[in-house]
Amino acid sequence: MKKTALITGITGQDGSYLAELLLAQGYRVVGMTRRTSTDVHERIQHIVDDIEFVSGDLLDQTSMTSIVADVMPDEIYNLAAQSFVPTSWQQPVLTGEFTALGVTRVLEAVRATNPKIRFYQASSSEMFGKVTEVPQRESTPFYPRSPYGVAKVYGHWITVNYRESYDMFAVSGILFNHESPRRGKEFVTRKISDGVARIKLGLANRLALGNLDAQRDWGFAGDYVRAMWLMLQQDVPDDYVVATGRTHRVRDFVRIAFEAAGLGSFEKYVVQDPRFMRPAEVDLLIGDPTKAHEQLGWKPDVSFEQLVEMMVRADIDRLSARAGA
Ligand code: NAP
Ligand code: F7E
Repeated sequence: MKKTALITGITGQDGSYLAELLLAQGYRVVGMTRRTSTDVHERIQHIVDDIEFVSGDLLDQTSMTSIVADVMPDEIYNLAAQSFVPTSWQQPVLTGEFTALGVTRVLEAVRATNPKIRFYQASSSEMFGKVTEVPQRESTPFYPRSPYGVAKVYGHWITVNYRESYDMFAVSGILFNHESPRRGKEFVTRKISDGVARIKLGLANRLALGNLDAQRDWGFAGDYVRAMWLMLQQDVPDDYVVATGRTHRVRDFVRIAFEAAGLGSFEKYVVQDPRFMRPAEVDLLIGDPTKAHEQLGWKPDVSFEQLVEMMVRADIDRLSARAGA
């Protein structure tokens, strides 16, 4: 029997890779999108005819409940969120509505409709924030450093709570940063790959960044959506850290990106701009993915260096094609 998956946040980076993966596995894929006046299907344009779309919003309980009742999914992947950390200081209440309470709305829709539906919550390494242990694993205490991180801690615990209160198959994937050529351009990796491509093609001559010393455990989004799917195929619901187990500074990403484009040393192009500093920073993240390796059989395929090169190459190709068009 063909399984049905409902994805919230299907127009985002992870939604696009997850939809590809599930379609390749023969799923009926239903994507929830919110009403917009412009087209937001850029990342899923190539598979748009294979997906069914339903209109809803994490802010709206009525739409969530009727979507779950109409679609009758076997699995729900709750990827929708306000996911950009700096915006969470500018819009802390809205971030809480989407990223925290939005999770409860989806869980309530499941509980009221069919508690047998398997539910995945997109939790984040930002929950570890000012880390209390290195590397971070499933048992590491949370110490979030932004309204986004605080909202994700709520989303994590409400998922655990519904699992324990209602015996639901609800799991939380604690994913460390994962990137790709489809990453939003405001996130640092894509900002760098796009900026490097612009400098390479003579469209810009400098790149303004914030804290170059922050350390992140960066992986490839295409690898990470596999872990989401594996979590929902287990016999017992559980939470997992998904990470590479390696960390790099922002300046390492910058250096490799400039080298990949054949631009040499980055120092003459990169300027530090206080506008991109944060009120409270997460200085160091490095995950321990042992549990995901051992219990899910999950391992990432793409290395850090391959990821940087892939992103730089994709942005150079994209901007060159646009210039030639
Ligand atoms: P993304 O590219 O920012 O995508 C976010 C998605 O959420 C978009 O499809 C967006 O729709 C949708 N959305 C936002 N608010 C909504 C609302 N009120 N109702 C319905 N949909 C809404 O994020 P991503 O990188 O794919 O990440 C996916 C999830 O994983 C997010 O929950 C994020 O917080 C979490 N996460 C990401 C990472 C990472 O490194 N990428 C790591 C850990 C956790 P529009 O297109 O309409 O804006
Ligand atoms: O920042 C530093 C910045 O915005 C990474 C989201 O997907 O991953 C993401 O959150 C680091 C930070 O991602 C700039 O200070 C320096 O230390 O790419 P980012 P993030 O905040 O780690 C987690 C796991 C999520 O869950 C989130 O949804 O880079 N940095 N200069 C900069 N960051 C940005 N954005 N722009 C700069 O110019």
